[in-house]
Amino acid sequence: MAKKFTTIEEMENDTKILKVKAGEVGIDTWQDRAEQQKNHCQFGEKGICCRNCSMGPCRITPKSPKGICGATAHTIAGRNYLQFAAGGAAAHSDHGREICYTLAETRPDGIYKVKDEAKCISVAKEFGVETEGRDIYDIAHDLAMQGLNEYGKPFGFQTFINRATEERRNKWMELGIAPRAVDHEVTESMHMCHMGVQADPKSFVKQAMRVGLADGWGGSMMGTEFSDIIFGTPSPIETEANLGVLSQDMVNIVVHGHDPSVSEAVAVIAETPEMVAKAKAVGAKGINIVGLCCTSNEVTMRHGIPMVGNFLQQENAILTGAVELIVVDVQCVFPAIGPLSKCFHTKFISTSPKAKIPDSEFILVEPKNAEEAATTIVNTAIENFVNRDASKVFIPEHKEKAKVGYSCEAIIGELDGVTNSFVDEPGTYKPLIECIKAGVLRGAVGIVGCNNPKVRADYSHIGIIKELIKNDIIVVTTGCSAQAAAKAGLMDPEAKELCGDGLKRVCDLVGIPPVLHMGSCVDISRILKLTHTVAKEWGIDVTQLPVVGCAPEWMSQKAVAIANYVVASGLDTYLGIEPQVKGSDEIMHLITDGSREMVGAGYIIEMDPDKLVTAMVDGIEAKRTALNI
Ligand code: XCC
Ligand code: SF4
Repeated sequence: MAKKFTTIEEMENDTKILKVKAGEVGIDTWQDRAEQQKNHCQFGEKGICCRNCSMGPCRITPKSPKGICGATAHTIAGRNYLQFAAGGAAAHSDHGREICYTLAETRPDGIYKVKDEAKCISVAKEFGVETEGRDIYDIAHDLAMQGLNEYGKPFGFQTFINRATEERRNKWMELGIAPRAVDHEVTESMHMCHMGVQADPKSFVKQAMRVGLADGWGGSMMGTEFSDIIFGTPSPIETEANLGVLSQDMVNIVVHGHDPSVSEAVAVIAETPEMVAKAKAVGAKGINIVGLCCTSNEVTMRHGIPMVGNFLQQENAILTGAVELIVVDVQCVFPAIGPLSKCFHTKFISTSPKAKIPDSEFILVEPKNAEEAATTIVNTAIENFVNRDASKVFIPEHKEKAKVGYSCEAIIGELDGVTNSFVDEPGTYKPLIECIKAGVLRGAVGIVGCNNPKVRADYSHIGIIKELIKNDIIVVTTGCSAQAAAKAGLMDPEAKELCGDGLKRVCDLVGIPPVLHMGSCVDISRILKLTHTVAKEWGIDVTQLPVVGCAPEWMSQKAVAIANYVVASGLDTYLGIEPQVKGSDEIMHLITDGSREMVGAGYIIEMDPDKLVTAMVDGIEAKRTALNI
């Protein structure tokens, strides 16, 4: 019998039921707040409000075309755009920095170990760390120091740009956008945006790319690679997704945020026989860890921990009334979780001094005390199980199977398994390249990013992915997009039934789903590595690949940092939400056709998901035609 996939309408119906519950307990949710905020300030929307000094705020109108200092709409919009990108790069990269500190604290008998020794050695070599005959922990600790140095080194560029194609590196040097130290790029961006400094629109757009590149090939890439070293490089593993992964009779703990140092520690402690016994002693069948947002992606990729949902589902998870405890680290955590958790028995724990949230209990988690802190957190959840009020519990039944864990290493591993069917070059992407050349696969799209109440939640992600796979375009995905796909069953190998004949054949032969989960948002660095390696093995420029990026429902500053590095890395990026620069035709030009002139790629912006996916398919076919394939 053919598989029945969870539909977007079924998911929306679950949300509707939970929304009614929110009304019953007297709490607002994002739907209410979005309604209250819906007449957004037009100056903000268009990017032409400046409050960078106290002579203002200044707003651009036909009657007042310049700020008090004389800044035009183009300067103001460019400045706001760069600040947005710098904020995103700072967040991702600071997460990467925390991972460096975790790496520095790895110990053979500690909660944080060196799990992937081979990767530790190969990355150490890239950073010039001596590896011959040395203890793996000495290597790891030196590598951590080298990583931290990438944030503040006075000279030179990000070490990982050596992984990019020569053509890209030359292009970045020529344009003056090769990324230097991460903190240097963030600070310089903020300096440029200060009152009375940079005023040239093109320079803002170029610096946005530069700070983005420092994120993608710097902070984020270190976040990914060092996390793999500590927690293991992901390999294919089965899991489940959507609210139905919450358990009626187990202690439910939700991990939310981004830094896997916290979620990994909680997961490890919760698995200990001692904790499981404690949970049974209070009448639960065990402990059920589930995840929200990117930290969920981290632990699902490595342990198969189920994904309870993505960004706009965070309140839904609590509204089930079945969550004993939610523990968060940094980023994408609604402050709304505070008052919401108070309406239920749910304990809300924040763990980072960077993200203390009203109505949460703060328990500091850092590498040195992680084991102890995680023990306290898991104990708190277990003790809270008896306080669950059965009359307030509603767990929607929908959930889908998903096969996740497709790091670059895992993808190559899967391709190696079938090399004889295509081309016998193990350890490479050659079979994939041959499939694309032959037209069995038309190309690939990386779909990433958030949800945004400006569009129907998950609708664009799911609709676009379905259309792409129908057109024999393989999809790689990260972040909240990955969770949207998983909730819709698109990461179940059975989803091959929704594909065109070519992609279906590839899925059958290789044994993969048509949508590959590559991790969290910092793991978009995996997509950079993948595309640049493919370009090298193919012998063409990245800009020529029939591969594009897409963020159909993005909302965060991090997404703009990502979009900047994806474009500067040579891949056209399709956006389903407009960047807030519409008040300046010059900036709008610079991030679309203008950046195509500079770096050979740019944004395509289209709010209608049907038109967006059509544009993507056409874009991929045009790249094929140009390659004569
Ligand atoms: Fe946040 Fe990373 Fe966006 Fe999801 S996709 S809403 S940034 S959790 Ni990164
Ligand atoms: Fe106004 Fe210029 Fe100050 Fe901005 S920097 S608030 S445009 S005076």
